[in-house]
Amino acid sequence: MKIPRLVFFLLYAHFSTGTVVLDARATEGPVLRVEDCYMLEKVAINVTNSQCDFIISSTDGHLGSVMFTIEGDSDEENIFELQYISPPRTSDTVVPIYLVLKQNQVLSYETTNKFNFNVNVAGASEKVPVAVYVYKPPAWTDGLSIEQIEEEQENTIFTISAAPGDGHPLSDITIELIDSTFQQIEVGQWNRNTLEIIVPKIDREQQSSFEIYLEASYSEHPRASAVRTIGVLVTDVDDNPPTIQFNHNKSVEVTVPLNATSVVVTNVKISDPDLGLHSEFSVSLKSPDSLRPALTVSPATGVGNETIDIIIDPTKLVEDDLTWGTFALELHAKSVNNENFEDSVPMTVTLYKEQSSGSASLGTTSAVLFTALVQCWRYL
Ligand SMILES: [Ca+2]
Ligand SMILES: [Ca+2]
Repeated sequence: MKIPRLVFFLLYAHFSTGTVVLDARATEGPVLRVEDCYMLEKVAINVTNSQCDFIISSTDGHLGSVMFTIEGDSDEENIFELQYISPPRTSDTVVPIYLVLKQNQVLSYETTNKFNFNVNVAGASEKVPVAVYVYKPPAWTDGLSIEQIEEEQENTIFTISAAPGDGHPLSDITIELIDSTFQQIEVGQWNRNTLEIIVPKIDREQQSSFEIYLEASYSEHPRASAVRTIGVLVTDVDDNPPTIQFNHNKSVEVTVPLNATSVVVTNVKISDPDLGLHSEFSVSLKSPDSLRPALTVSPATGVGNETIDIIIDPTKLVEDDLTWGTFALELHAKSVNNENFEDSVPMTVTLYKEQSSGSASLGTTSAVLFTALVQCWRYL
């Protein structure tokens, strides 16, 4: 039943700067003012996230008791309803009211991208037509999910872009850097839906990969957003020499049978933290002529991390030249692919007879021993 519109005049006085202003307005029943509105697909929409905010007014107040019914051809009465954030007070004459989805309802752009229906406001003279457009969140348009950057570069810049999703009339997208597992990452220039990501100089040997978390949203509707994770791989450059490290922190003494052919007197660790070809190295031992044939390293080349044995073969000691005593050596590790990268450490080998009697007739008397004492000057 239609309620007849009540019309009467309200007079009130407004005091301002000493001037009395008289205003006269007609009271009228509830009036719903609406605009075309947009709803994000696949999201439960309630008064806290609805972007469809309308205005209901009545000079009579009592808005809390106004009834709304939705009438449409596509089951809209079971999809939509109007809700206040909180019940209006009896004296309220103008309050916002939100178009929301009923419980368990979500919209799909592919199913229906536009609704047209009427809202019938009890006490109002006319039905109010409403159009609801369904839209998708922003969509990422370019940039790979995995980026590669080279280590030791001053600043590497790549760009990430997003575009409005289907159905959305706005073109302004904001892309934000939410987080990154490489904290020094920076945001560069913002240029119309495209964001520059700046990666400062990074040492691959400290951090070989990281992730960047981004969010794209409509500038005016920040809740309609798309998130994205980008993995960044740091590619290697040959920026480290091989380094030699002894496995022990004092001199090593080994007793060697004179007829033995291969005795490990010590070993060292040689490591190059770069990748693949960038970590290949060769190892050599500089020693006096009398020791050179007898002292070798094995293996003589390595990749990455290797344990290198220093081996003595007494049968190759030159008998005539053999002098018991201390000999200075130098162990070298040289990068195979970068001649500027080399490490070396000084060492000494002291050879002395284990048995004070008897001769060290080399290579013939298995009972005769000697001792090799190896010292180096780089400890753990
Ligand atoms: Ca290297
Ligand atoms: Ca490197």
